[in-house]
Amino acid sequence: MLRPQDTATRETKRLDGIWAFRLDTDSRGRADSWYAAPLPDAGEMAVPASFNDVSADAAVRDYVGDVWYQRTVRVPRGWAGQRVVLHFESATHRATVWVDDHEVTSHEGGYTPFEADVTELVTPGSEVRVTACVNNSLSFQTIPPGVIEQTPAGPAQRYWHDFFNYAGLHRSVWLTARPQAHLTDITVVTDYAGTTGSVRYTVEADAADGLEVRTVLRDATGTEVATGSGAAGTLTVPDVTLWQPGRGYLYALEVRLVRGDEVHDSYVQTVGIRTVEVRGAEFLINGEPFYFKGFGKHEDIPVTGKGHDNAWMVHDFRLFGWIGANSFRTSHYPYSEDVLDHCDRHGIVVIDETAAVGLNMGLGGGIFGSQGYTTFSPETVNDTTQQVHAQAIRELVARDKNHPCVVLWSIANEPESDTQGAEDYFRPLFDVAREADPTRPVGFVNVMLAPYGKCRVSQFGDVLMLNRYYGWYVNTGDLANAEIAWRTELEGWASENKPIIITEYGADTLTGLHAVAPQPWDEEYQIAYLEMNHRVFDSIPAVVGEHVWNFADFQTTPGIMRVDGNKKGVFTRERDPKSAAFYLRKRWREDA
Ligand code: BDP
Repeated sequence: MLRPQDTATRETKRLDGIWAFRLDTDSRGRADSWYAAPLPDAGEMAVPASFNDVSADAAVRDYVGDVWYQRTVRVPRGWAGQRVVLHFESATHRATVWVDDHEVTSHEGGYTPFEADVTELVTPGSEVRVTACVNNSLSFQTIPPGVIEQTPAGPAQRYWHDFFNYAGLHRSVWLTARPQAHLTDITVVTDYAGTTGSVRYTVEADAADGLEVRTVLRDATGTEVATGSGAAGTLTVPDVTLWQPGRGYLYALEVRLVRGDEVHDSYVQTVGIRTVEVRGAEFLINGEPFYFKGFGKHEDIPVTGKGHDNAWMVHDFRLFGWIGANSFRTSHYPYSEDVLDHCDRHGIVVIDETAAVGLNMGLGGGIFGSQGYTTFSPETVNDTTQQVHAQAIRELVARDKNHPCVVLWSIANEPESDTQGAEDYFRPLFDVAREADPTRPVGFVNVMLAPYGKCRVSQFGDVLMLNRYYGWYVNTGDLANAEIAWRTELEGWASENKPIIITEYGADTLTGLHAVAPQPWDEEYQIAYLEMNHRVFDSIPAVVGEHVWNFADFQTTPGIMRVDGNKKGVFTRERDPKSAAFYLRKRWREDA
């Protein structure tokens, strides 16, 4: 699937703005055909946004079930003769969509795009009604998983990941026009030798009999550097400028479907020429050892929740520049495509993660403790879940494969990984990821409950990604013993001769809380905790990266260990720096 784009042959219309919106508390919407008329008793909702906090109503914030979105749109009159496509960048966690009275598509999974060709249902120049029924409930057969439990007060949604279950239309919705004969997919793989780069491409198209594929690669100044023809080929780039961390140089590959001089379709795919390789315990970008400095992040902002917002995005990455971070992980789900485009342009390195978080019944909301279920069993996380998870991996790779910023796939965060059930569940999923993308390393994020010597899943990964909270959840407040225990465990992992990225380490910190004798929750403790971790990392060469948990404070489910959310941010939720930000800036920036 190609992201909507305006080109010489394609046009787009964004459907962002105000939609009619309502909850479907009695699950009547489908039976009463709410899609077939103006949505009854509707309020208004902003798109893109999570609906939860926008409404200023606890019943909406905590609502579980179907919600309905609806708006009308006039199909541009110039689109006659084109294929008209309705494209959702995401609907969390699933949606069914109607155009007027016709159901056009359904999609499972809250963070990847889907679309429907609605040509036969629309008339250019006229209005149509677009209705989406979005559902946010989680079960053992969804990614991420959850369960709806029967409680004395009624059904209650439970889930085990440590972030609020924001839902809705989080990203742009588009109506687009493309030609009858059109490109459907483009894949690029890049390499270089000496000063010569190469771009291997494959192109897929629909209704393109008798048409030829032509490609033109242009550099950042728009100068043509290579041309090709055929649905697959390799372009050679003399005097290549590589895409590098911190220097996101991009070429533009224009792919055209032509007959003679007639251009039937055209699409522009950005290309960053770079290589990624794991060699022994090194992580190499363009043959050079790369050290990840940065954060685990969240898509999480006041009011808008997980809705994409360009101002907050640009600001977050300006703060990356300020603090000297070069990378982050899309913990714990695929982020907006605008984020990946931004990272391509700015040379920010990304570990790209699926929404497989919370597959661990030894853990709830980041905190150890049995959740009362067996993780892998026919009744809980089972074969069906595994298929949904496999599909989530395929959709992530299909969406993000051409982004040079993505250097590593993370197929899950902190699943149970010390049991036979875990081994059986994950082995095939690593194969799925490698089949979908043979060019990038694959890993998963290991939890402290499966320490060195106990984990049965890390054997499948190219890289070891570890989340550790020595000095926080264990050895709380005792950094001396935390340091000893942490170094001992890490030395064990280092003996496996794989690169180790510390994908999470962090301490909850209430901004403004200070002490001369550092204690958990104060700003001085956060710094002392980070310093301790850094002493450990710096003594172990196999450690090739440090991602502090978290970039910013974020919302979670309520809990006695959470005060208005998780406070492990180096910045507050409003992005004000805590003292640790100044400490990290000194560590990460050579000029600070
Ligand atoms: C880890 C999780 C992360 C949590 C974090 C924490 O990967 O999502 O927010 O711990 O407890 O378990 O802060």
